[in-house]
Amino acid sequence: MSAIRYELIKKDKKTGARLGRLHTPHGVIETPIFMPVGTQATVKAMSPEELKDMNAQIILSNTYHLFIRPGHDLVKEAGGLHKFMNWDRPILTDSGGFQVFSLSDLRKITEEGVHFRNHLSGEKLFISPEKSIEIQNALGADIIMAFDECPPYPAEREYVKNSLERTTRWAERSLNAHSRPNEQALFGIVQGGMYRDLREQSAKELTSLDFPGYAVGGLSVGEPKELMYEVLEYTTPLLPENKPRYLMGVGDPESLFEGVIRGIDMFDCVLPTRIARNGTTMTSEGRVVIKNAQYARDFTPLDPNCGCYTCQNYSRAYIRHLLKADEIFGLRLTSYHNLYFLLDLMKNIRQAILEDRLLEYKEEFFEQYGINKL
Ligand code: PRF
Ligand code: ZN
Repeated sequence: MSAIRYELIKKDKKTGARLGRLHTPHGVIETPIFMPVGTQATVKAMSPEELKDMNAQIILSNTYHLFIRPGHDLVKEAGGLHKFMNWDRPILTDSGGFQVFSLSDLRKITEEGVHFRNHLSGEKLFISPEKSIEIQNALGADIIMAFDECPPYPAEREYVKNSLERTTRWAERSLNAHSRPNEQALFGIVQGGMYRDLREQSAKELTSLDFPGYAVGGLSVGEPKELMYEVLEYTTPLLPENKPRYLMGVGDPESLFEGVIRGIDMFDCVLPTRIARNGTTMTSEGRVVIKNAQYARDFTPLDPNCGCYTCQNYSRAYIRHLLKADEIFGLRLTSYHNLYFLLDLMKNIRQAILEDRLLEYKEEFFEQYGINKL
């Protein structure tokens, strides 16, 4: 028996969008959904109570970070990740390969796995598919990810082909190493870069392994937006309709709409929390860089159309002051708002699918938001 069950509620007639419910051991997730990122067993600057307050349904955490600190054995000893961080809703952990590549030095890929240096201590470490799954089994997230390689962009076809074939072998090894399939759903990750036939090959190989869900990896790695949409356009239809589909590392408003329209159910991205900490906020009227001088005496809310805690209680002038003075509360207020904004956007998208007006809602949203892409 699989740990999760995807319930397809409605398919949009005009686009590839779907409305669904994902049943997990820690509760039901309404899809399409945005997952806030809690890399080190915390969504930066937010308490679990605040995350619940803004209706976060699932959060993502990282194998790579928790492996190097504090160690998966310690988290297991604490009773698992949910208990360790006091979050009782669903969690997804990424498998570590992608983070090794973006963070550590001296990494070397072999058939066996990836050798790298701890980006904090310099210590030599190694993660294989088996090790990644062992770590993820110890952490105990509801959804775990196969160990994959995300090729850079651009990359030669030959490189991408060899890489995706190894990712398939690693996916099979991940599946074989998984010791808790009834409690944790293991997703496969489709790679293949920007090459249509390679995406087809990867999807075919992975779907034959019958994972309970699939991710599209290897996108949002520096390619033009239009190219990402094009790859998604032909990749999602290759994935089974009765299983969830997750687009990894994508979370700006435009890509969320375009992903949903092409049949994606789950997204994650550090964008809202990362930009919040340097003072950039997403509002219904587009980007607001709150540190700018023009907001010094602006006593209106960050976003006049937002119902969040920040916008109900504080002004742009106050938030600007806090950020200029390096006060922690300023980061908390902008982080809260940005996460709320994306969660609310996804809620509106679900409602629009339900009411057969997704494309109309998209037009409406961008008419206000503008084309300043973020
Ligand atoms: N693989 C994994 N995690 C990821 C990616 C990937 O390709 C991406 C690509 N945008 C983000 N996070 N395992
Ligand atoms: Zn707000």
